[in-house]
Amino acid sequence: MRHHAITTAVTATLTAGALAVLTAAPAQAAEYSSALKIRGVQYDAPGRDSNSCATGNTDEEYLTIKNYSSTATVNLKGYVVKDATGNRFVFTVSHYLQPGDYVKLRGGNGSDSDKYNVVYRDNCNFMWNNDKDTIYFYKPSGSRADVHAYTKSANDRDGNGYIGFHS
Ligand SMILES: [Ca+2]
Ligand SMILES: [Ca+2]
Repeated sequence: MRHHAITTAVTATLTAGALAVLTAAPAQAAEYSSALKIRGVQYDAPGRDSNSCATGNTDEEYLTIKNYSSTATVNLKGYVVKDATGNRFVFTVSHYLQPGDYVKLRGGNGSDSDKYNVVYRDNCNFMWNNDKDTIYFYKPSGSRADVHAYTKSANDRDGNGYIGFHS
């Protein structure tokens, strides 16, 4: 009993944010059956934003997609990402995510690399708004794999431009 009481006290010291994540995760998992989910988004690229392909920082804006399956390898080819206003990106090339593997979908231009876990949108405009947006993620079949709406004020408590959705 004494040990149980100590455990309860430690649990109570967890931040409200951590508890919110713990309680929110099962609801998400129940909503969509998908190995691939949105781990998080750097919706506000660090520093002053510029969409110049040559000198801008669009490549510092990224979405992280992770394979949460413990057994299945998934090909990203055919998966679609879309924002609230209808901007979209389609993964047109095969890129395999092993269990636990992830990819960062970055703005701007660069060399896609399985080894370095990166795919570029080949577009120097920013996709994820700095104030608020919605991230839609679709399977090749068209069914929804994941979706997350965010606002800077409600979801980015430390204000670093990054929001995590799934751990
Ligand atoms: Ca910025
Ligand atoms: Ca947007």
